[in-house]
Formats: sequence, C-alpha cells, structure tokens
Amino acid sequence: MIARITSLVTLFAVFSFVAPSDAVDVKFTQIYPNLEFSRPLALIVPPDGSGRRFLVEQTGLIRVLPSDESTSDTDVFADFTNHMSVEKDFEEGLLGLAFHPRFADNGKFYVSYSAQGPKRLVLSEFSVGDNGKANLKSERILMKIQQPEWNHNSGNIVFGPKDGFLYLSVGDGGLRDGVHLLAQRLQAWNGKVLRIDVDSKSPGREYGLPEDNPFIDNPIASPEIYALGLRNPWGSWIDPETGLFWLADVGQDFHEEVNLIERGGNYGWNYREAMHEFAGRVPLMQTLKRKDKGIEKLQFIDPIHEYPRTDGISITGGFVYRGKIDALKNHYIYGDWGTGRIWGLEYDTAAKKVSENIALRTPEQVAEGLIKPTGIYPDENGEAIILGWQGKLYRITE
Ligand SMILES: [Ca+2]
Repeated sequence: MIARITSLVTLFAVFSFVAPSDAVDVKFTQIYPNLEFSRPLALIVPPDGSGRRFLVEQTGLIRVLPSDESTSDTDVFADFTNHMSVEKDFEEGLLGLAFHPRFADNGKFYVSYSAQGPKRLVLSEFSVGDNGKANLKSERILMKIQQPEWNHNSGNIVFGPKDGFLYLSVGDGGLRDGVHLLAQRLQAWNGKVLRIDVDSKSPGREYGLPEDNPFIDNPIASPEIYALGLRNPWGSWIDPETGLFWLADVGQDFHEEVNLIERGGNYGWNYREAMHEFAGRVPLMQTLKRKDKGIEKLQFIDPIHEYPRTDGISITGGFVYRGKIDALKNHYIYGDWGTGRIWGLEYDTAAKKVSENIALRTPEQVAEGLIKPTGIYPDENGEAIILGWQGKLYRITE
C-alpha cells in the first residue's frame, strides 16, 4: 500500500484551488542511465505493436530507445539537425512527433519543427524508408505557420483516437501580454488548436478540412481552427478511454493551467489568465491604441485546474495514468518545468470537476534533485516516463 502523507494539507489549502491535496509516496527512478539526451521533449510509442519508444530531442534527433534500459547505444531514426533552423534554441527546434493511426501499414509520421526566413512552424508528413529509418526526402509539407517571435511555438501533435484527425497546438506568437493579439483572431492559426485530416485534400490545401470543424462555415475564419484563446500550450493528449482532450497552457504572470479542450472552445487568452481576468489586456490595448469590441459576446472556458507562482512557473502537461500503481490510476500526471514539482490530478467526469490533486514530487523530493520536466509520456505498458530538460529520463515507480 502506498502511504499518504497529509502534513502538506494545510499548505495546499492555502495555495491550491483544489484542497486538500495529499502526497503519494512514489519514486522517480532514472532509466537509460548510460545514455545522455539532448533536450528530450517527447517520447512516443507508435501504434504498431513493436513497443519501440521514439524519443524526440529538441536539438533535432529522433532516437529509438530499446526496451533494455541499461543500453549504452541507440539508433537514430531521423536527424532533423540540418532540416530545421533555429534562431533561439530555448523554444525553437524539433517540437512535435505523432505517428499515423495506421502507421503499421503506411509508415507515415508527422513532425513539427522550426524554420526561418520567414520564421515559421512547419508541420510535415514523412515516410519510413526501406532501411527502417525516416526518409526525410519523402517530406510533404502540410502547414507553414507564421511565428512572429522565437517563443511560444508549441507544436504538440496528437491524433484523435476516435476521429483519426490530427490536432496541432500552436502558441500565441510570442513575447509578453499576447502583444500580437493573435490568440483571439479567427484569421490566424496562432494561439489555437488546429484540426486537419491528413488522409484527404480540400481545394488549395495539402490536407482535408473535417466537416464538423467549428468555424468551417464562417467565411472570414480559418477553417482549421478547433479551439482558440491559448497562450503557449505544452503537453497535449487525448484520452482514448474517455475522449477527453487534455491540454496544459503556460501562463504569464500568475497561474498555470490545465484545460479540457472542447470543439469551438475559447480558452480566454489574452483576456484571461487561467481563472482570472488578465490585467495586462487593458493597458496593452491602450498602448496599441486599439479598442476592444464585442467582448460581451465572448464566452470563455476556464481551465479545470490552475496553480499559482508559489507552485510553479511553466506547466508541462502529461497523460491520464492507467498503469500498475493503484494510487495513480485515472490521474492526469503533470508537472512544472521551473520548480520540478509533479502532481496527479483526478477529474470527476460526471460532476465535471477535479476531485483530487495529489503531489507526486514534493518540494522535499525536489530538494534531493531537481528534474525539470519537458514531457510526461506513457511507455508501451502505460507506465509514466518523465523527460528531464537536463537530459535524463525517469520512470515513476512505487
Ligand atoms: Ca486559458
């Protein structure tokens, strides 16, 4: 049995919106200790039954990790080092990977990466070559998304487990305060979740537009938009069991947020920061000499959970755990890149509210060694792997 520690309850009751919050006694065990990774940010198991783990490094490589975690050797599946281009490597680079739902048959996979001149996020399809490695010459560019600045690119890609469509998260264009005013603009792809069909082509596009995309009949909106009002989404995951679309969004001044994305939903930025009015909006519009029109018609969806600066500065979203650790079952595991804290959040789908938020990596554990999570992913058995910004990988164990 896992022992629950309740000494932090009072502290959480003060600082966290969901109270009380217990801690669960789990360990963070380093895996692949004989390997070093360069900015690992995604670990994806393809839907081909092979159990292989594809690790995305922001600096450009996709490596295949063997199940033998003591190995000192990995295969490079793809090398995007010279394929992408980067002004600032802090937030640009190789940013997303997803395998086609029928990857086992068609060998297709999808990647998002940064390019310059003009600065953009590129979403492309590639195929596996005869040698079993990525064939970069097979590139089919699906989307080129303007990026005014080097930061807030996002680039997370997932396929809908039920609809088979590709969902791409895009940040707000960068800088502070949402100064480019793109997240609420229906004519821009920035600050959005976009949804496309990679298996068909609509006129003038390299992809199909799903018929039930929410703005498909709006002649002045981008028909790719699925949801809007996002700042810098980091960590997207659609639960195959419940269909819930989990998306973490990095805040600016005060709060980090966990969202459940709904079709056509407006998640508030830059009118809102998490569950609060964003105080920077009014002064920004005054500085820009712009008037806000029609705000009263906008309906914002608040996150299901937020946490303040006392707990963290930059959220990393994960997935809903259904592995072997009983106390973690059905908990959404997420963490904070800055403070290294990690939590498990349980959502009551009937009551539509968070029922529990347990601390998995507490300040006391962080004091023993800071892991800055850049990604939290299930392995082929559904067990949680934490990718550390400093280049190490960890498994959550009992
Ligand atoms: Ca929001």
